[in-house]
Amino acid sequence: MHNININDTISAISTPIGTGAISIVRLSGKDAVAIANKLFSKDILKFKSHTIHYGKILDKNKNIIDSVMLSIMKGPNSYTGEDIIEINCHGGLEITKNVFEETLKNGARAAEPGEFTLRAFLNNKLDLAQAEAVQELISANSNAAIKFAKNNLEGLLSKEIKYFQKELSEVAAILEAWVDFPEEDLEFDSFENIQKKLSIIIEQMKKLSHTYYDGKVIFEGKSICIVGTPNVGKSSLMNSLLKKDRSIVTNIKGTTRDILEDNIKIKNLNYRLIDTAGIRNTSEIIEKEGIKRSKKAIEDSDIVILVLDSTKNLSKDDFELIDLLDPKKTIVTFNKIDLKKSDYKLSFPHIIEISAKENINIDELKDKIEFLSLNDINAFNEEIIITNKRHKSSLDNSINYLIKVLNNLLTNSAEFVTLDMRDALKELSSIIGTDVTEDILSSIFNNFCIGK
Ligand SMILES: Nc1nc2c(ncn2[C@@H]2O[C@H](COP(=O)(O)OP(=O)(O)OP(=O)(O)O)[C@@H](O)[C@H]2O)c(=O)[nH]1
Ligand SMILES: [Mg+2]
Repeated sequence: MHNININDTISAISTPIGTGAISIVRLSGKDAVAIANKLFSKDILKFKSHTIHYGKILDKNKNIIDSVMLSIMKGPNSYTGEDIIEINCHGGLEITKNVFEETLKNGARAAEPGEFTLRAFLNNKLDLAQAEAVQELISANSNAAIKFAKNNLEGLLSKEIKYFQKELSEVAAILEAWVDFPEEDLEFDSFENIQKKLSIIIEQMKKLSHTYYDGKVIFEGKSICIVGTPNVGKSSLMNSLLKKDRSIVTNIKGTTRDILEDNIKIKNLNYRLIDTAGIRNTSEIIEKEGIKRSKKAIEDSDIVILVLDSTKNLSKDDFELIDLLDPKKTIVTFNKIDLKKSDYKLSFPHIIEISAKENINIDELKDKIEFLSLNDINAFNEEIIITNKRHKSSLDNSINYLIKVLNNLLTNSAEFVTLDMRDALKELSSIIGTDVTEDILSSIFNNFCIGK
């Protein structure tokens, strides 16, 4: 970021690198139109803004590189706020590269990751929270994630932050007057009102901050590990849930030696599904290490599926494993129900009989997983959630400053209140980007894809 010259005209392949029907090479900057004009078979200078045209991309010897559709969006009414040219070329890897390189040969510079969106931010087309939502929307992998990323992109989070800023600025103004003119004693009534108002805002901010935990689940999903003693059918269940042969299944105890992972979507959420090594007392070194990892997976996972073999009596190993589990986050499955009906009594709240091999009750198991994971997500009914660690920590910092202000007001120590108040406001500003350093901008936009 430090070395980026934002006066350059930039170019990037904005579609994924690979073979497809169409690829888009995008230019943005003051020379975008002039550069494209050198490559295109028609006179772009005559084109109206926001129009699209068929023509050829030519090299300097007038050889045809590709037949394309070219669109022109003049600033400031464009994504970046600058002149933008988009060239829709044929989606072959080489063709796209040739068109892109031709733009470089004619004076464009290859864009850095996220540089188009950075420019949109610098040209006030988006605030920082909205710019970050662009990347969230691109990487959203469930409809719930899309909803919240879209709301943030439309500025709902920014609006909420601005509301906090406005309310707090009013309080800050009164406090500054109070500190500057102490002789004009603040009336007790307004003093009490300030405290009340501050407490209400702090509560609202805390509520918003708390949505982060749900946001994390909605964007990143939950982890589920499948555990059990050897040969109970853990890997078979993994495959049945995934509807593919992911894990090796055999009738030999100790088949799975290490952790195996895959992703699965159930209704509106994504999960990381983890198959583990069967847990038993063993002296075998590799198996022991696998078991150690299984135990760690139990601790780290949001949900645990315990698999028991309903054709057998529960063993000492089963009971030792059961002792490790937290009933609230565990679903007990009695497997191999195609062979025998289970008649065990276990005092776990979530129990289901299944057959991993014959796919019996697997959809019902998915319902249980959904129930267990949605149980503690409150955010689905919200419109705005915090989805981003940076926003969460700025919001929390701001809250902490405000709590200090409140405490100092209660003990009537006025010295620090105005400073803390200013810091609280500064933290809020950093969320929407009115008060951020270049380093923060770099770290945000470096995580973007090239061409966005
Ligand atoms: N009849 C029947 N057999 C099953 C069922 N589920 C698994 N099996 C069989 O049980 C044996 C062990 O299955 P796996 O899925 O490998 O068991 P595991 O728990 O992963 O075993 P380890 O990796 O060794 O700990 C295989 O022969 C499976 O075909 C089921 O629902 N019904
Ligand atoms: Mg296995």
